[in-house]
Amino acid sequence: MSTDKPPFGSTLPPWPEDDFSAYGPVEVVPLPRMQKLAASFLTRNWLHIPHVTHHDDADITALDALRPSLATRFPDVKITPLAFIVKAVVAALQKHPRFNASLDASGTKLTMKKYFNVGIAVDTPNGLLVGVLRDCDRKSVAEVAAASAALAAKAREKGLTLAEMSGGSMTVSSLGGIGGTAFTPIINAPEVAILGVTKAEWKPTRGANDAVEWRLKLPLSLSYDHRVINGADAARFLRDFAAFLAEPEKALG
Ligand code: CAO
Repeated sequence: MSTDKPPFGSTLPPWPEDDFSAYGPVEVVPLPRMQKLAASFLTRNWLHIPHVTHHDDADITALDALRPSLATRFPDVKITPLAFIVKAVVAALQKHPRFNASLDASGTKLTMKKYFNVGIAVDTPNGLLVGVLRDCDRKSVAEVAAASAALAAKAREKGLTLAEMSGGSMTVSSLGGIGGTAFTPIINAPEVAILGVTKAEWKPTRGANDAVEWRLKLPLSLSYDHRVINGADAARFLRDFAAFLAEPEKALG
């Protein structure tokens, strides 16, 4: 058998350049600098990490019932579900330390992190930025809410420094304020997992004596690096995450 051929899949055909003006009017627009930079990291991560996305949902009926009282209890800060989601990520990371790790470039050594820094994907006019909220295990829900609002505002107004985007344990990408039922987020290397969240919806469920009970369900999409995490680990991680989120009073301490 000949050995001079590259292995199947190791070479790609060239990008299909086309003269689109042959089909109708067009305009060519250069990508902004930040988007080009993000694109190069996203492409690297997508090509190098064997991604699997696990889907589940969390019952946030209790969290929704609690929200009106939060405005009275914490008048200085707007608390969206994101702050509880960050605290639930911390609780799940504490129970599943393999998600709070980074694989080295050789793919042979894991660094286990003992800190709990949660990245937040922020949609800005110049593109996507991920800022990192530090020491979320030592922050209250209200402190997480204030810090994430400040981070998102800074990302949108001035951008973030490299330091503000580094050192994450795991990232949360929330499209919940916009919509969607599920997606496949791309892992923010060198992290090994990213949690995508979409819009909570009221769903009918089977209650006692077959009665229909309406519950508010938050869709979850957890992408993980299959070199480090297995499907059963991901399923357990999201079950524990959902259990924590179902009891929001615990997060408030
Ligand atoms: N389900 C239903 N409603 C939700 C929700 C959810 N999962 N998450 C947030 N909401 C509601 C909020 O409660 C708020 O409602 P009110 O204004 O009525 O109180 C509204 O949606 C707007 O929330 P928000 O988006 O301003 O704030 P947030 O704290 O939820 O999110 C941030 C902050 C920075 C994460 C978000 O603004 C953002 O930029 N998201 C986009 C991230 C992104 O682009 N990810 C894709 C990257 S590709 O991997």
